[in-house]
Amino acid sequence: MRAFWIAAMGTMIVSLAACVTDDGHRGDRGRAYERPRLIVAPEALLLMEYDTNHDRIIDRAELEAGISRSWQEVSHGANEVSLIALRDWLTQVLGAPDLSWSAMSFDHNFDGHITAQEFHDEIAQVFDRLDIRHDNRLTRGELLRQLPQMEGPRSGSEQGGGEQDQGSRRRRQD
Ligand SMILES: [Ca+2]
Ligand SMILES: [Ca+2]
Repeated sequence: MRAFWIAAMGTMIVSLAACVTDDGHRGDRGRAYERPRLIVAPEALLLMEYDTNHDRIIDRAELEAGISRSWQEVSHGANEVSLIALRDWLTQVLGAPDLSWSAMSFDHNFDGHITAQEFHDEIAQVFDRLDIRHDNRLTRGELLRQLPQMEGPRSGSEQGGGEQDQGSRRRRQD
């Protein structure tokens, strides 16, 4: 019986906590509670296609296999592709042209063409940048970004997003 009441009290406490945070006004010591405003990084739309075993983690082997598939798709067997062809492909993958990750960013030697090596290196660099834990695996949390606050100055701790933010906090503590 005692165990029942302990469980019931626990449920009530959790419910009350949910009420406090759901109203969007009360939180830590009366401060306004703000839900984190997270979005998926545009690059994640491509990288999530590489999760072939559907465990919601992209590992290095899946990345390499995925880059090869993507290159075949965009190049149709050619040695290089034009910026326009890559831009069209990126627009299909990301849903819009000229996002922060553009065709230009793949052209590492600025000659107007994208080679297989440039294509590989660009996507691998994005993977490495997102891999905050440096464990050669991307989790869903590492694919999130925090949107800027709507008003007021931002502090350093409010920048970044999801596990990106946690990763930077860990580094500051080191
Ligand atoms: Ca996977
Ligand atoms: Ca180039």
